[in-house]
Amino acid sequence: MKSSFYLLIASFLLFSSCRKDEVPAAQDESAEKLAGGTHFTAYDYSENAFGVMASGLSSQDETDFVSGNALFRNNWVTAPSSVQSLDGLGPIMNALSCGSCHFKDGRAFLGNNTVNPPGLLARISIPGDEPDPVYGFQVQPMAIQGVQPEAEMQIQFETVTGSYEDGTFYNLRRPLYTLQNWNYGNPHAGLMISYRIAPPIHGLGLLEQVPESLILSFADENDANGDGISGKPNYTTNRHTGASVLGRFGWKAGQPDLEHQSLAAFNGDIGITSSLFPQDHLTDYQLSINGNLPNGGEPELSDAQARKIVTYARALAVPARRNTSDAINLRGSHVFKTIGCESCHIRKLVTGTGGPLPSAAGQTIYPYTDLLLHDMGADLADGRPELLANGNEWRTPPLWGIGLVPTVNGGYSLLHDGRAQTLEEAILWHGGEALKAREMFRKLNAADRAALVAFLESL
Ligand code: HEC
Ligand code: HEC
Ligand SMILES: [Ca+2]
Ligand SMILES: [Ca+2]
Ligand SMILES: [Ca+2]
Repeated sequence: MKSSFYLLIASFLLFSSCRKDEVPAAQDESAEKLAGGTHFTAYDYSENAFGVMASGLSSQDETDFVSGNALFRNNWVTAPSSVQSLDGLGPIMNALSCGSCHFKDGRAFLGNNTVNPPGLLARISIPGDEPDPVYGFQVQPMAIQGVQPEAEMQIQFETVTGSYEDGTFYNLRRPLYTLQNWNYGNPHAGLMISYRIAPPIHGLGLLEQVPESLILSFADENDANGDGISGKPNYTTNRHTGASVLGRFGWKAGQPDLEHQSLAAFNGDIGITSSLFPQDHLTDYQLSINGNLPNGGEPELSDAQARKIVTYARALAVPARRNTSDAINLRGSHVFKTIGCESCHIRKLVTGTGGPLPSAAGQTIYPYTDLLLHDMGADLADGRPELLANGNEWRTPPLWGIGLVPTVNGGYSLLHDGRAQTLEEAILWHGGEALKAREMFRKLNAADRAALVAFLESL
């Protein structure tokens, strides 16, 4: 009796010492294959680092990936056109191709662009998570010939200064946006706007494959354990079944899987309909003004094309880590853990069995995300709810591959709106639930700050 009681205590201690934020360091710090096994691991560290196809695919999936790559890259054209497989653009849109926002399969780069910056889009709604009656759920700043685009987006930047505890000063760049030249009349007076930049898309087939139960095991919506971190799941609707399902993609986890995410992008961003999104992204008012425009088929994207683009989005590999055994990176990995970054950027996950890509199943992966929503404080808030996410909440983005962003993009545009030009800036904008970790970073000495950044650069 007594011994089983001690056994219970012992196993409780054992269990609690393996909490998510206490992943044994030695094991993970050496992880070079962030994507687990060899199938999703890429050794290309060039500007094509995010565009590598995973191995272990069926020959059908390989062929689909190659065609999907072309569908991702090619510009769509106005219907009717002799290129029937690529017509149906718009009539209003944000871009002509997926690849013009997801630069080289990665993220967009904001740079110093001030007017309609490529890769940045404005999601809009009015109170009640309803679409604007005239402009819908998204601003499309482009249109085909003869049709008015919706509006023009402009950014200005303001410098915010601060200092580390050791007295070193830093500058942060705060974006100030305006939407102007509304071509279909004024939007609703209560319009809420969320500016978002195209995130990278490598390794998403693995994140799609993380079991819901594992993600939910990190959730602590009411912060029952009192550590100041309250990961929260978002839920959305599966358009095939009508069922409510866990959201995992998009900056607020508003899309459940790569099919919904990719076909929603075709519909909203490029103006291409599919079986899943059969109507062009126009409000009734815009339809009444623009009349009967020719379309590129019903739907414009065939089911076979849809399958190809989704396979493409699923099968992009993850670059392997570099310089894993350098002392500075080992030090940085330790700092990452001790100052609380891992409360949200969870190092290690295991993908489930089954799923559309057998080589993505059963992998131990190191994406550095919990795929949950967190309140990130007022400075990052967009003030616009999306499904269950409130105006302060964002999904923890994965960090794998982040060190190769400057190679691919020529610089950093981090965070949901691309404002952060360095890794330090991205960390220094953290607030809300991440305030404690941010403050611990601010109080580090210069050597530990450099080690943390070096570690992130090795991912
Ligand atoms: C106008 C720029 C733009 C275009 C064009 C675009 N995207 Fe995106 N993409 C984004 C933005 C912005 C997000 C984040 C959306 C959100 O938070 O709601 C995103 C998110 C994604 C994601 C989810 C990434 C993640 O980690 O959650 C995938 C996958 C994706 N896009 C695929 C595509 C595909 C496929 C196409 C072409 C059909 C495409 N995108 C076209 C801007 C773009
Ligand atoms: C409370 C959860 C939480 C904690 C703790 C946290 N982060 Fe984050 N992190 C996020 C979320 C959510 C975002 C996205 C915020 C946004 O885009 O506005 C993010 C974004 C980032 C980004 C930018 C990623 C990108 O793709 O743009 C980096 C880099 C980053 N975090 C590193 C860190 C480091 C280093 C620490 C520890 C000092 C840390 N984070 C602590 C939740 C957290
Ligand atoms: Ca169309
Ligand atoms: Ca619109
Ligand atoms: Ca908690």
